[in-house]
Amino acid sequence: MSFAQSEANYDETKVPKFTLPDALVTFSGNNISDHVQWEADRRFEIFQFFERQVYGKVPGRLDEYSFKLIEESNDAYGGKARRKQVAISLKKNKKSITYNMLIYLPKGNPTAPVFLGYNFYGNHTVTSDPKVPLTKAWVPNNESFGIKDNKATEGSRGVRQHRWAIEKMLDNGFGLATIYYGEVDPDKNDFSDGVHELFYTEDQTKPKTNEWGSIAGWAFGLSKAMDYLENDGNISNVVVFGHSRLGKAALWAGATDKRFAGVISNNSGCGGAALSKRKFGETVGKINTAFPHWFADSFLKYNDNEKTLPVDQHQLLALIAPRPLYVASAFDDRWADPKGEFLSAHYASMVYELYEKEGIATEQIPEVNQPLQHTVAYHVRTGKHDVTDYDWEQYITWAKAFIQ
Ligand code: GTR
Repeated sequence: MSFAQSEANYDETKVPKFTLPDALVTFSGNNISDHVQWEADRRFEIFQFFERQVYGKVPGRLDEYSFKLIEESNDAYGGKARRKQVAISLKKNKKSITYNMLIYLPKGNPTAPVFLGYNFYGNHTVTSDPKVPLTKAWVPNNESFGIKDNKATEGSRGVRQHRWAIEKMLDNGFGLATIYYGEVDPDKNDFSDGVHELFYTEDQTKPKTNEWGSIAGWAFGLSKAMDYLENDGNISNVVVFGHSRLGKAALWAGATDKRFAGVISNNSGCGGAALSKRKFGETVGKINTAFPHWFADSFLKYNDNEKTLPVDQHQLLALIAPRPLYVASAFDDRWADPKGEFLSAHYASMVYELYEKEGIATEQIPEVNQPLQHTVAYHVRTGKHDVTDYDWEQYITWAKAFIQ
């Protein structure tokens, strides 16, 4: 546990008293009573706030982007799956970046829904499949994976398989599309590389105050991947998934891009699903200090000043309505504030109700390992900050019921 984690507040009685901004009352005080009004008068102002004051705006459009099928096989996972590896290139101002998407599809049906999610250490870490090349991008050093000098090694092949229940997905008719997030924007506090750099005007070295941080950069990368996936004749629907910082990116991707048929936030915590105003575990000040590059600089003014935030994260979740949304926590992951994640799903549900979609009606967090699954779903499982088979089993059951 880091110093910031050990000295955080984990005492429910010390959660400050706060008033949660109402998803159904506009900034100027008007009540919203149906989904037409929500979309016309409220959704956009909330969206704009998150876009300018939290994650930051994408500063323009690409000049060009393209996809290249690099490799394909009909014989992955012992013949159960087909594999595709697609290089996605983004171009702007005569500069470009390329990132790789690994796709496995079940062979039973001509089309299948897929989960799209970033991985933390390279596509080769999610599977032992030798046909997946090592990432050439910067990776964080990790002694237990044998990664030093920020370069992926053979030794890290398959080290994250336990976080991706690929065979379970395939056996249940789902595919997986995954990308190493560091190929879109390396996760370090410097903006000299990755997707941001493409958009700089001469002499610019970092995004402007209300422009995108890394989370918005990663979300943008997911949207561009969606441009490929929606045109792949073997894919019916895409549910965007992410764990932790990548869960924050998945939520923002779901909010910014309505083509995602559903969104899964796995232990996304502060700046993801958790309510900021509770200041339980990780706080806005702590996250902006440890990871100054994740959010727009305009978000810094809420460091230790959450009470002045005119929004909270349940409104980020509400931006995804009426599409299916799954928020999941882990009991021992107090840094991510399971209760704050639960309440956020509960308070977002009033927007789902405008569309006559069932959300999380109860204010009482369920017992561990007792999922509540409606269009909005929630579970808190036993264990720590991680993605487990248990999590995937719930996501698969829920996606079968709610993703068309
Ligand atoms: C932590 C960070 C969390 C979460 C986590 C992760 O250090 O404080 O917000 O994003 O990293 O991504 O695993």
